[in-house]
Amino acid sequence: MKIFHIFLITILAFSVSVVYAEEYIIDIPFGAYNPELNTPAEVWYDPPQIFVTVGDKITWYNDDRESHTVTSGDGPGRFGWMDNKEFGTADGIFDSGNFLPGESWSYEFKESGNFSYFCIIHPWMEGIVIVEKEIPDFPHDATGKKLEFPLLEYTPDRNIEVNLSWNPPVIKTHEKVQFVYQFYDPKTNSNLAKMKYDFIIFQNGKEIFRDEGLNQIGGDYRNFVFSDSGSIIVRIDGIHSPSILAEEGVTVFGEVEYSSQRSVDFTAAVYDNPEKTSHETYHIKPAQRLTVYYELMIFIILIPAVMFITALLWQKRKPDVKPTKSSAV
Ligand SMILES: [Cu+2]
Repeated sequence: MKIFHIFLITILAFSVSVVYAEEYIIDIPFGAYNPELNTPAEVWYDPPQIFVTVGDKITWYNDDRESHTVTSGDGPGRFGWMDNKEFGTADGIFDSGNFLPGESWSYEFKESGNFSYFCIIHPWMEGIVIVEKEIPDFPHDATGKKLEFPLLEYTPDRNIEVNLSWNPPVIKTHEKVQFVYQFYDPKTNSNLAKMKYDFIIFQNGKEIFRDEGLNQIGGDYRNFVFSDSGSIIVRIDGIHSPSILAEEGVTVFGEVEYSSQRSVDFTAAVYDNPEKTSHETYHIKPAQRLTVYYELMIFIILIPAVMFITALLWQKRKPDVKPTKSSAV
């Protein structure tokens, strides 16, 4: 029994200490060939920005109708291409070469750094892979700069100071994060209560959370669980206090008009949680892999429709023939 226990503990300790490299999937959605950006995900590489750690592998899937490349270097961007017909500059770190619709290409990141990439055929397609040595144990902003809590920001009119911190300090997917914030009057350094505001989170350029708030003395908080990694912006927007603004005399028809300029932004990064996801591949936008090309839809609908109509006409014709035959007999 004792030996069995030691054996079990050893196995457990070993399995905990083994860290698997992760594999991530970036989808090239249907419509990526079009510079007008009409993909369902509204990006050309989905997600366009990804945080991984050294040793992780990324597989790009081509779910589009045309060939694409994943070429490291600086792409010209959508407007660089549309306005000036610029092509990007490859830096030679990695290059998939052309891969066809339905095909994929993988690359393992063995060094840390920021790797931007683009498509040689469609230079407006751009993405970036941010490779960290490991998930850091300190909070940092979207550019990687270390943060000290609480973070302080003033509204552009300098009338309100907002302080923000979050817990746990390193944000990972599938794990609850609590954002705690307070409002201060910078002139008196006193805590401001009963402030109205919108709490908004943007990730990879998209708004993913919005909630109205009214804070009490001591501040307020919001909980959020991220499902995707990538940089985020936490915006506390339209901060206003009916009482302060009433003193300033901006009451209009009994309603308090407030400045939507009273907004503060904080940035941060969200990491893929190695404990909450299997080391098998996970699809970030699985539904898109079911995209059916409309050419195929024409065949699926048109051919059976033509066959059905032909069959109908044939059936209709037949009874006309039979009575004449039987009357002749
Ligand atoms: Cu392309």
